[in-house]
Amino acid sequence: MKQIPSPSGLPILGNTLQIPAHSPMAHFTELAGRYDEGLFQLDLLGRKVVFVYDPDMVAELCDETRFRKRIEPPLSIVRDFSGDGLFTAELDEPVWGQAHRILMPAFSQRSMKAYYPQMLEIAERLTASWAARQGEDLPVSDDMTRLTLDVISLTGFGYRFESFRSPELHPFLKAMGGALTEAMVRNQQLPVVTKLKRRSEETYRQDIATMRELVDDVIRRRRAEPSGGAKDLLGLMLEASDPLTGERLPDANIRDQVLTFLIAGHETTSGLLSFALYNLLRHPHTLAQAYDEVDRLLPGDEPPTYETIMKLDVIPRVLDETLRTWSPIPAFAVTALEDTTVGGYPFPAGTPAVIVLPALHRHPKAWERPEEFDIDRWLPERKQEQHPAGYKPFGNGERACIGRQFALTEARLTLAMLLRRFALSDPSAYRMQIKQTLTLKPEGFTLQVRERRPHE
Ligand code: MNH
Repeated sequence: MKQIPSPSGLPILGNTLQIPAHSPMAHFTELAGRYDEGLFQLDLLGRKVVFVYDPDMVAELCDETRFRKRIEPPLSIVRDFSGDGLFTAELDEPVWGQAHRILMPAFSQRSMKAYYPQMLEIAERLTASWAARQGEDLPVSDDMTRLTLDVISLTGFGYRFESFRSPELHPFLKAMGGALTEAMVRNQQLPVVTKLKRRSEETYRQDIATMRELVDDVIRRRRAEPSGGAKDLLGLMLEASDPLTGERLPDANIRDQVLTFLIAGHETTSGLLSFALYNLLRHPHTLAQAYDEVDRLLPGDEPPTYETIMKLDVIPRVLDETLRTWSPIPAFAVTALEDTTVGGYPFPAGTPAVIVLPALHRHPKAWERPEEFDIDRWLPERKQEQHPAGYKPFGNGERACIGRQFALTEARLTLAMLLRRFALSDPSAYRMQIKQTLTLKPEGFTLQVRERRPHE
């Protein structure tokens, strides 16, 4: 049988020490460029992990009768704080199915429409904040984080961070960034080193405690002031029962879910919006098309309706192409259920396989001129020709992202509001510098705005 290519490593430690602690994804992507076979294997402290980016092989990995998501490192580390919330629960834990069934209605098209006025309110905070800072260097990732954090907390839990009122980011975010980074670092750190780093352990525990305090405050406020059957995430979790088992979610699980949604519900969408603005500034022709679109569909100063946002065409294609070129979650993993082969390579039962999105999303088998930012790939007629497994920014199958429509609705609205009002420019000619805290964001990216037309 064929042998999976693999860089040589040390005895016992394997390839562990070759992985840079703060940019593991850049390293995996670079290795992907070195192995044309479409996959490679690393030995991480005796665990053999296969990294896959050939789209035909990814198609096999997406067959849920043969491969499933299992909570392996780094997700098993993230579990330190997200517990058995949806993201980090095992599929066969009963609480995953219960929470999934209880929360699905909160992600229907109807729910998106119900959240829309609140999304709009926060998007207006962002545009007001930028209007007051014309000609200044605006910290893009920070402001996108303010927006997405305020949107998920308001729509999901009726909780207001009021992030645009403060020049400092909320302490929750520092704690979250610290905990996510620590989970990423621990993923390729010898357990004995983790034990020796007492300061890191202390900071990690403190960060987790900070996040939990906020979660408890969110839940306490709702309990003190019941919303009368509010159908937001928290309302459903506190009041609804699982249609299948009739059971309610245990309190401890509700805490885990609130923290999971506070993180998963904003961190990635913030990255998406930041990368989208970057891509627009780098592609003036596309930016011009986007201006045209908002001028056509959103004339005047009236707040856009949900229906109008759903009619956008250029902006959603900018988002699709941004998720191809810079996927905020750069990888997800599945595990072989039984001994099998993928592309003729052996995959013994229990083998974890990491799907490397930056390499998959640029694989020549799936994409023509993969390095080119081209939103016309997403025109309906060309979309049909796409490789069925060449694009997986939201994961796969039953464990795919529950918040996809939420993120895309919020991102469409935000870009439309920004482009309608502001001319964007990038006088500092930012050069992409990725920061990984498990997820990816452009670090230090700033832009400037001025109003496109006189505004009251
Ligand atoms: Mn989201 C799972 C990407 C926005 C809540 N999300 C996933 C997975 C990917 C992903 C990839 C699968 C991970 C895995 O297989 O281990 N998510 C994204 C991206 C965006 C995003 C790229 C924005 C852009 N996610 C959101 C938003 C929410 C959300 C917004 C909530 C409002 N995501 C989740 C949850 C899961 C998930 C919850 C876990 C679902 C499950 O396993 O049941």
